[in-house]
Amino acid sequence: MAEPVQTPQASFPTRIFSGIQPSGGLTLGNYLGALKRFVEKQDEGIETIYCMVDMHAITVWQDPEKLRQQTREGAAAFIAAGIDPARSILFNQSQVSAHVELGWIFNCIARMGWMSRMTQFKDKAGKNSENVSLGLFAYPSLMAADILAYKATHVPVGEDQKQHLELTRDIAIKFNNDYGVNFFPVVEPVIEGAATRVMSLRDGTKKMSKSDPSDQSRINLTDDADTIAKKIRKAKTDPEPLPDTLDGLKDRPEARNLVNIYAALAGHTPEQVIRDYAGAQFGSFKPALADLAVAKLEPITLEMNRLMQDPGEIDHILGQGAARADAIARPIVDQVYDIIGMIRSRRD
Ligand code: AQP
Repeated sequence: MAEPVQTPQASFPTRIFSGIQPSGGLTLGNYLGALKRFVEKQDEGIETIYCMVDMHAITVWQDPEKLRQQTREGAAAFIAAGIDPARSILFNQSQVSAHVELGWIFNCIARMGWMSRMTQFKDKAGKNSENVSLGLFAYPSLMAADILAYKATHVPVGEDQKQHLELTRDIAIKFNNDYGVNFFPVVEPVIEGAATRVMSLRDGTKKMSKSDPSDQSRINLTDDADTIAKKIRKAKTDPEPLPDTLDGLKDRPEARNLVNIYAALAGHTPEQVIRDYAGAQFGSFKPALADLAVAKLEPITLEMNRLMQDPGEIDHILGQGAARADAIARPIVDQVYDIIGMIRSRRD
């Protein structure tokens, strides 16, 4: 095996990659933890590549027609939230085969011990780990491939993806060391903002998730104003009023969650929200939060609905994005084949 090499990060230009699974309708958690941040990065003028990761979605069985619908709906959400397909590359993963090709190579780089420590796999597999798909176990090495097929340097994600990004870093370092190259960047997670982990509305210790069996646990980007207001009104809280410092929310996960959501939607810090609502009962805070959520989400929902009237146009945008993504990823993956010693003699 070749000598370890140091990867000088300065040699990799800044490039952002991130993705969302079309494994259900997108939630407020996906919006605040990911989508909203994707738009901010695009608007900072950084090169941004965003993906509906449909190959990840099938690690859990998906109804084919629903999967197509959810992929289009996700893409519509990206555009409605402010992703401009001319400025960002927007596509679905399965249209760019470089992802799965590099994913297999990374399956041969990642170690079983590393993969076995992934808490998301443990959470999702639960007591059923003998019966879940092999793909669910290998999910994080495909995620590393998604990112490194573009030599992306920065990945905006919610807090729950931090461990997968650490694994991506380990895979990049091991690949570089094993082959004595300085080929892959060691990515930086970008986990910022007041709502890096939006929690379930029914249980403040559990992440808000699109695949949670309870629809009451989450706000969907397709929910109308009434539904949003009702879900917030019914959100689990405690009988105490809001405290006057953030410290006072330490053992109150549901209250803390609503404060974080308010802060992220308003573009404030949680400290500012606590200053404004110190001593308020949930009877007044919840309606204020509901009004804010509706004001921020309704325009996105309406635009999503409009875009969904023309699924052919969404497919066209995804196809164009895939061609642009492929033009970046193909030469990178071809170089990987050379590095690892695969003969590449086919000429079509
Ligand atoms: N609750 C959340 N708070 C903040 N960020 C979140 N993200 C997801 N849930 C929250 C972020 O959204 C991006 C896309 O996530 P994903 O769809 O690829 O997978 P996930 O993290 O597993 O999301 P879900 O909703 O929980 O999906 P299912 O239920 O299918 O597993 C990521 O950046 C994630 O951090």
